[in-house]
Amino acid sequence: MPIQNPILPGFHPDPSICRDGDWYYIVNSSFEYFPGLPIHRSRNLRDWEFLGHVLTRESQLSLQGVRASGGLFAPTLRVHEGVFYVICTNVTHKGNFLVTTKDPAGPWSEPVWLSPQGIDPSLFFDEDGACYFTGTSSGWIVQCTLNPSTGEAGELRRMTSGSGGRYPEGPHLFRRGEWYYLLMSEGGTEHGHMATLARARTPWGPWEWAPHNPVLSHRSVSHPFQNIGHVDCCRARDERWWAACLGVRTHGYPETHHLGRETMLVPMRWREDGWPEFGEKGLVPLNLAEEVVGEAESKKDSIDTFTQETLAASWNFLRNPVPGSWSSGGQLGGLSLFGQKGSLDDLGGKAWVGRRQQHFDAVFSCLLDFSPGTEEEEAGLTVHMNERHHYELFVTRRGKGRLLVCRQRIDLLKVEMGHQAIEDGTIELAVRATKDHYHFEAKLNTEWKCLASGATRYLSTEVAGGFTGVFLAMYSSGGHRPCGTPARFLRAEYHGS
Ligand code: 6LW
Repeated sequence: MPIQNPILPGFHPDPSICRDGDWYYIVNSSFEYFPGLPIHRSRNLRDWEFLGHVLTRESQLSLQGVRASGGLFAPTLRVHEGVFYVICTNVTHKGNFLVTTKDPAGPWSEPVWLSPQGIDPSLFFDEDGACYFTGTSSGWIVQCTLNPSTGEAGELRRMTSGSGGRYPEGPHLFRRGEWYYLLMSEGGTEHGHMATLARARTPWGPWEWAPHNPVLSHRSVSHPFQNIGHVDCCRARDERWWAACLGVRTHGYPETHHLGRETMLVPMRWREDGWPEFGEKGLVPLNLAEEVVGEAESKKDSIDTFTQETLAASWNFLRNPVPGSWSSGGQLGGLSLFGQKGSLDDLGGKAWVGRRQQHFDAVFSCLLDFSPGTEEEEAGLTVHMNERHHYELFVTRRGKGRLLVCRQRIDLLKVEMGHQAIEDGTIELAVRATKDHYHFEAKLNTEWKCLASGATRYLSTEVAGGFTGVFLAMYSSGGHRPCGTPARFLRAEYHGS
């Protein structure tokens, strides 16, 4: 079975890749979601095992009050002498930091905060043991030496402002033989995105640009993958090299994408003139010619009945979870969400637990037990891009009875798209996604009924803005005061196809 792109589907932007022995590891950015920085590993570059997150404690990651697409920007992952390093930026709180571990599955250390400002920090360990910090600041790729144990930084120097594209960013310094290479992105993370490469005889330049720049880009190319850029690379045991980059899968006209920026794998080939070629003449392949023995592991289905007190790592919170806003397993069983003050439109603490939508065609469903006490209390499923762009199907109270409501919030437009009176008792809710639509359905008297549908386009990055992708979530909220009773989700299922 070949390796298929994207290797990490759904919202997995800004990949950084490294190898330790037989294992490859990839870490991605995660913005306002908690825990932060998902990390995967693979031995064959095809089957990626989700190890969990780098930042799992509030002491490592504060996301209080973080706007949508704030928080954690692009990380870099490196391993040196048995120690794994992740360097990253919390753009909202305190800037650049470094965390370490000997086991990438965690736990990771408390952050060491760094003095160099800017975004997209990277680390490079040279053969003589010197360690370099390379980053992005005010339109420049900047660099200094760094003591990776103490975080002490040398003088920050401007290296280059790029080869002519806007937003030079996401730099990674690496070495092959006597050449140092500086790989970066230019053009911005949208349709003008591209990877460019320079090389020098020292880690500080002077830099000579690759004759075939941009070395990787889908600008103005008709291809299912667009916005290709933000590339990192590593050497395999067999001296071959592999790169990981971000790309999006667009559709419709004008093109939109709503699953976020995804991680793609790109083979590299070194030419005799000492420059690498990326992919197929600078394009990301849909399937890699590389054959991996055996069937690919399926990651398309998951069923959770919340029997444990901790949540599976694929569940995420929006910002740091509010203490007491959720519980799982225990005597009650299921996932209990204690609706907080406020609504889905607020940045403040929410009772909200969600996962990435990773496939265009997907079904996300739950079995919900909820008796709202007021007309402001609600609980159900939401399709979330950000606080200004989301759909939801929820149970609330109207007068003496319960009402099922489907609502959209698209920027300033907030409307109910459908509703249905329902009896007391548990109810099954589902969101059925296709490439173009979300269909909101409920099981009423053993029959599934669609209450309303909404376009995926309105949750796309092109409409909603930002750096993230769609999450499918369970939630509860109380309006002017917290909910009197918890919403219990007895089961949640995701099926992608
Ligand atoms: C990230 C930058 C980028 O810091 O987008 O596509 C920014 N690349 O390198 C946010 O992910």
